[in-house]
Amino acid sequence: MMSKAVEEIKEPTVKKRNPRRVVAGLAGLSGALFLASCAKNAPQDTWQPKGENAQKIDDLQRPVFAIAGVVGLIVLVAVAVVIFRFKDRGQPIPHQTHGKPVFEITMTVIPALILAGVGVFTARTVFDLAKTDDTEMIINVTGQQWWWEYDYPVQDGISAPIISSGQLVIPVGTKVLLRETSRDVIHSYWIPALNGKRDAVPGRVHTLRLEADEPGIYAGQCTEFCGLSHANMRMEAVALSKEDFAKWVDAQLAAYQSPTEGLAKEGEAVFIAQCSRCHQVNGLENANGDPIISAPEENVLAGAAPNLTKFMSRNTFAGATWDLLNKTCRDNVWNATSEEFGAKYLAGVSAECLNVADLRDWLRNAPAKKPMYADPTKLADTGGLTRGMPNLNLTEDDIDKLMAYLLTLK
Ligand code: HEC
Ligand SMILES: [Cu+2]
Repeated sequence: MMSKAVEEIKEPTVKKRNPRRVVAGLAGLSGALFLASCAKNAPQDTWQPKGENAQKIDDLQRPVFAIAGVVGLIVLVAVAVVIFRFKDRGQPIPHQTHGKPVFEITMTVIPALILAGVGVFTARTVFDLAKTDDTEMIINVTGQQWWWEYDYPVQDGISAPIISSGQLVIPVGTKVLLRETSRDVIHSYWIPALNGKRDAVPGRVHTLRLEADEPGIYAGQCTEFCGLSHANMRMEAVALSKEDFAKWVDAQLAAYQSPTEGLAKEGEAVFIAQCSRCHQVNGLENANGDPIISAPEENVLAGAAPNLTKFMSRNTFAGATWDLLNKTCRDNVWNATSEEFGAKYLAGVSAECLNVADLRDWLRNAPAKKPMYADPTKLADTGGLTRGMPNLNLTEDDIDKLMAYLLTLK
């Protein structure tokens, strides 16, 4: 045994690598990383905090990143020196020694001190971010495959519950408490500009405090792998000035206006027949004047579907993955100054601004747009309940009517 091992040491069969190539590769990699970090229009940049909580995280991560960078550089240089200087050129094995107490203790104490220092500041920030006693508003956030539902319970300034999806609307300068949970698998809520991540776990409520300094839209995405369309589970936080937020609340609670005639009226009938078993539209009534109450729990695996009462007041759909606004109108809202933003957002989606193509595609065949099943023949495994929105095989005629009707929901 012993002699065999020694032989292996003496006759290494390691392939020789060209050191120039290794250096070039490393340089290329760090160059790419550097360029990526300079990207200007990166709405999910973790280095551009736009709220108090995100600022706290940033204040911590910058020094930690710098320290880790210096340590990483030292290690990298040391390894490079060892690789190139002491590489095997057939020289005899050097004299073996062990036990250098001063050196060993120093090399243990220095990292321990660095870690202890970082640890103290990290723990302080973690506890600070977890504080909930100073929050001024509560929003319940529920994740499901593959979209987020927001429900605003009755509280100061909100006289009746509001249910929405995709875009979280909050007032600026307000510490908002998100109470997160999930209806199926574990998801994770993350708006990088406003706060860190928090997992949404079935059967549990996790809290996350959020605050935005300036009006605007802040993009985020689910950051816990949650199945086939995980990549299509996005979200946006929309911050409005306090006055604009009050207007938004009023608009959300405004009574339902049933279309009186035309294509939209026909669309309402199609909606009642095809969609209302899953989607709630508050105020919608049947021919007898009775309220129509959706029953997503009998149709959808997660037990919920987006509330569409004020669908056109948001400007994205299906897990904030597609815009409800066409490119021109979208840019107009996204690039608005803080002063103009509120009015532009509150205008909602008009017929001229509607992103017709994507919404029609969705109604035509939702699972073709957003994958819901790895194997669509396995629907039976879910007891006939659909995961996400099914393909309803609608006619183009019905889609025309539905498009007209959906435009009235704001
Ligand atoms: C079997 C239940 C079911 C039926 C029936 C159904 N949907 Fe859906 N729908 C869903 C689910 C679940 C989602 C969320 C899917 C996602 O975002 O991944 C959804 C999403 C949507 C959205 C995006 C909403 C948002 O806020 O993101 C629209 C619009 C929509 N459906 C319209 C319709 C219309 C119109 C009909 C009738 C023609 C209909 N749906 C029928 C379950 C259903
Ligand atoms: Cu998710």
